[in-house]
Amino acid sequence: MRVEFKELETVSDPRGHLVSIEVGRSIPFPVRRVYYIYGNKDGKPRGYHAHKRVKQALICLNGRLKVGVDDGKTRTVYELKSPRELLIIPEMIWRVMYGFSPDAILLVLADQHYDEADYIRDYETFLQAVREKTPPGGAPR
Ligand code: T46
Repeated sequence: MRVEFKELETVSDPRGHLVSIEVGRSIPFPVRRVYYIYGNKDGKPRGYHAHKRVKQALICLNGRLKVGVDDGKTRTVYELKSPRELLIIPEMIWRVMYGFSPDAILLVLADQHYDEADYIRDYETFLQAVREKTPPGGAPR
């Protein structure tokens, strides 16, 4: 599974918009945990970690923010600025969320319950773990 940024199907009519997220269709993993982040008034960055196993899907329900993702080789920045956008982050991706607008609400759907032992919060440890999974001259298995 790779980082994936996609537009969610939206049903619009004069009453507004409806976005439906279906496990197995829009999200390629079961959802066991839902949390949301809001009230980032001073734009302080969050994240700075990777997950050993947890996969997540991020949706900015209101406002906007940026998400930098890093697989140990390549860094990419996505701007989440619409509740129609979905960012899927698989395991072993370093992420940083920043540039929060004061009204940003970030919804996160995760495939596992919260477990601090799943976090890699040190970047050098993350790079080392990526190297251990990468065969010489090849992509991570
Ligand atoms: C991620 C990004 C997108 C809990 O008690 N339960 C939870 O489900 C979560 C996610 C966190 N916590 C506690 C752990 C910390 O004491 O809440 C506190 C703040 O967590 P953290 O500093 O990890 O938050 P962020 O915004 O840096 O990262 C979060 C998620 O932790 C992480 O999995 O990918 O959002």
